[in-house]
Order: sequence, then C-alpha cells, then structure tokens
Amino acid sequence: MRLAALASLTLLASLASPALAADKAPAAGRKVQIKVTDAGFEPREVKLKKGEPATLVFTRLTDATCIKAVDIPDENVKKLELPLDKPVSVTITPKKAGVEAFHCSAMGMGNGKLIVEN
Ligand SMILES: [Cu+2]
Repeated sequence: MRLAALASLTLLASLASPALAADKAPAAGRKVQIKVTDAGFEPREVKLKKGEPATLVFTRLTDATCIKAVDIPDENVKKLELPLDKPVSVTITPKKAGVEAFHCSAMGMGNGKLIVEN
C-alpha cells in the first residue's frame, strides 16, 4: 500500500517536470539568478537590454549580511523581502540605457549594478 503510494508520487513528479520545463519558456523575458552570499550579491553586475523584460531571481543563502531585502530605486522596487533560501522573483523592463543600482533596503549596501544596454 505504502509502496504503491510512493510509486504514484514518483509518477506524479515525473509528469510534473515537463510542465516545469515549459514554465521556463521566455515569456517573461530572461531570467537572471542573483544570489546573496557572505560576499554580497553574486553576481554584483548584471547586463540587461533596454526595453526587454527581465526577471531577476534573488536567493538569499546567508544570514550573515545585512542584505535581507532589496531596493532597485530606478525600477520602483522597494523592500523586496528575501526570506532565507527562498527564490524571490521580480520582473522589470528597464526604460533607458545606463546603470541602475540595487542594494540592501536597510542601508543601501551591496553595490549591485544593472547595466542597461541599448
Ligand atoms: Cu545594509
């Protein structure tokens, strides 16, 4: 009985994965993974294209820094909370070329840069 339940769970999981893969289709633009580690943001600089939507996926992997929420002032992203080990997505569409900062909400630290190209 228990084995059968396990087997059907495994089957469900394998059925679910094609759907997950389809979810990664470029509907919401590029996805960029940004980790928060003891060293700060990794990567610290991300290149984006003007006018193209991009989804930034922040994952905080440490409790040892003050980066527990993120601001991207030029994109009106404020206090995007980053729970430990949980990916948090935000989709932005940069409107002009240049450099946009992102940093911790509390003190403006982390020195992240979105480099927006034409
Ligand atoms: Cu800080």
